[in-house]
Amino acid sequence: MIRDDPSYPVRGAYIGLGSNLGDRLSYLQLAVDALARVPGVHVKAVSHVYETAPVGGPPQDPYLNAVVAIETDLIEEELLRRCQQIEQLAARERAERWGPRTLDVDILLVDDTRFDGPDLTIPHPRMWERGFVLAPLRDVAPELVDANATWEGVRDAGVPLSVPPLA
Ligand code: GSY
Repeated sequence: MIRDDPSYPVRGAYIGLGSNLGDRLSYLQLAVDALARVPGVHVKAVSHVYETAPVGGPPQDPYLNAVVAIETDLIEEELLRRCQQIEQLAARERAERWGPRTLDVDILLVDDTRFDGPDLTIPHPRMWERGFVLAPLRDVAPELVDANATWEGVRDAGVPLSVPPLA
């Protein structure tokens, strides 16, 4: 459901992307492009892409991670629904909880909103402990992350994602 009130405020939000199965970079680009097509979402900036050692779960291949800065007037549940739809575009199967995946699309922050729902918590509960989130977040929100922080197992992959032109 989208709020009926047309004056519902536009908020800044950060979306985390991750992939460690198949053509990882293409899945991240698919997510950026799909986010840009969501009515009520405006993609503002896209971070560098980082290759990162897997955190948690069974032994698995390295991830590519990135963060997208958006502006949106969607309510939290609708933004979540859209993120889950985008995961489905990548043929995402929810097999093993912490296992490998073609595409993860996670809501990290929505302004300073605190939200607790059955399927969604904002801010993302573990984001401040995860280098694979903080390194790309720093690219698009340098005021939120220590400029001197470094993280083991996180390196700039040196490959770009493109920001889709405004529709
Ligand atoms: O939370 C997202 C999925 N995920 C990741 C990830 O995206 N990157 C890294 N490096 N490790 C991860 N473990 C899980 S679960």
